[in-house]
Amino acid sequence: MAQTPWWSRSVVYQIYPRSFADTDGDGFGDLRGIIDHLDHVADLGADVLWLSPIYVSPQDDNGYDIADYEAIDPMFGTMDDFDELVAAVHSRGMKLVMDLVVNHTSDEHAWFTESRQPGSDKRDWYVWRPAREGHEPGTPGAEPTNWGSFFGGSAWAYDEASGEYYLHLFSRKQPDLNWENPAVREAVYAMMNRWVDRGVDGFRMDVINLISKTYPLADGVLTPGDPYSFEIERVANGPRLIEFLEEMNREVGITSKQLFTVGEMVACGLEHAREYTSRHHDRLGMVFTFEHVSVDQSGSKLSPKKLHLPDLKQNLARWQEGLADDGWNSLYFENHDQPRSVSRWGDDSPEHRVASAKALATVLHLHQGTPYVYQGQEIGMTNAGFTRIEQYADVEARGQFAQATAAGVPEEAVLAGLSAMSRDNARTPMPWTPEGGFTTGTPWLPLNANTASINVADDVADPDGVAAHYKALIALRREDVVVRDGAFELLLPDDETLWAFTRTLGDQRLLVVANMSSHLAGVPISALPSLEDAELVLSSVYPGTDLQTLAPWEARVYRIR
Ligand code: ISL
Repeated sequence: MAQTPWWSRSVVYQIYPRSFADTDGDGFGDLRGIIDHLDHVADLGADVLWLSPIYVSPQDDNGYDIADYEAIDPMFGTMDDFDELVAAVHSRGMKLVMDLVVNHTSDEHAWFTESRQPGSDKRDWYVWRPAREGHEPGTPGAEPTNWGSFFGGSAWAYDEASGEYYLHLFSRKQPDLNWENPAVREAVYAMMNRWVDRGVDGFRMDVINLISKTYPLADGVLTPGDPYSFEIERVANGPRLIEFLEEMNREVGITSKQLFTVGEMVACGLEHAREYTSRHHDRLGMVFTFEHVSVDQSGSKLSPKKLHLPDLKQNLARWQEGLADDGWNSLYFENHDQPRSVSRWGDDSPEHRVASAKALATVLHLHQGTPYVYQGQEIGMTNAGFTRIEQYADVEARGQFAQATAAGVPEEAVLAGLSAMSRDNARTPMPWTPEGGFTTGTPWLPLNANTASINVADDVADPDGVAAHYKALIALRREDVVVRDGAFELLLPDDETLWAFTRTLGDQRLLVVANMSSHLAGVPISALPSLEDAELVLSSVYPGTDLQTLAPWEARVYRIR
């Protein structure tokens, strides 16, 4: 692999197509809407566009349940629209990355329809198992193992016609493919190659470390109170994962064609990440870990706890150091599965929203790696503010609500958890104008109630807006080799308010200091490198002169000697 692959210099912008821009008035975003707004992305300076799935799908999990990998879902447009999008992206000097969801398909995929027939050639393309010994098939407790699914309920669905169960780690409409079967792998690589031939520049690989499971599949330990076991090690990072990743790399020409790859990986620690993204092997470009987005959770996603800043910055620092000499980091705070970072770790009150969005952007973009901007993050969008279960569209939110309330957790507690952490927080449509500007019809999910004050038009028109700050950060990364390649050192690791670090390359050095709180913060200057002859490169609030005190959410980047 080349020493500095092109994507190590990139900034990625993620589009969640159904919530981006609707041009036909059906309330769902579409490909033409993306084409119409490409300049917004180009203006920010991002050079890679990642699209969440746009393939034919029953939309049980908003397209992460794919019924045909080779066709565009009519709700998003046509293959001609897609070809036009590829051309429009490339003509702006940008690259297009597609979502690749191959741990599972939809239960409406032709492969699964065939697999349902016992004795069919494709029976073994999915993970079928008989009922637990001594149990009547289809009765409670007869599931082949005691595993729970990510979305609540058992990970097994009973198929009456064949008298067996199929595995679905996500919804029952997302049966897991059996990657042990070479025919499955061949079919996936052939499909990927067809997209590459069509012009796509790479893939974001959905839960890709779940494709190799540990066999035989066996019961996990049950935690008291939980009806199902959730021992992720049984299904993640399995013994054949590296073999499969290398085979895919070879068969699709990922390294030789310099394709962009990022593997989304639940339960992926630093050691795994080093192995999967090592520059000495042809596997993946980078991974999305979940470690840093779990630091504010106590056990389950529905029981968030207040962020203890050292946990977050120390986690990122550990990955910076861990992947400094081999592998590569992805840098993300948001995506379509995470709440809005300004509501989660910033302060989304009118007084502090803009400054805190900028502070979060500054610290993230000054780390080493490839930064990701999720649609709406660049204008400091906030959480959805839902208070009733009926407001949620997400299969995960509904499933978790059903499971938790059935287990006796009070509804208010579940709703509080969802309102902080649910995925729908980041899925409300893009507010393009104070009036909305997303659709002429009824949006599939309501726009945020604060659209009149938080929208693209107003923010980008404001030289002090959030987008202007993202633009400056992205430009700094383009111009400054230290941002891209400098060694990282975390300062004041235990400070609960300040986030401070240096980036050093030869005799060039940057110092980043941010006040991650809504109050004034004193800075222990003597614990930081000297600011003599320092030049202020970028600041998020106002160009303050000394560094004794930082305003709420003030972030500064200095070039120091
Ligand atoms: O964050 C999560 C843990 O509860 C889940 O929301 C999420 O499903 C998991 O992180 C894996 O995500 C990916 O695969 C899912 C899909 O629903 C997500 O949107 C996708 O990003 C299944 O394809």
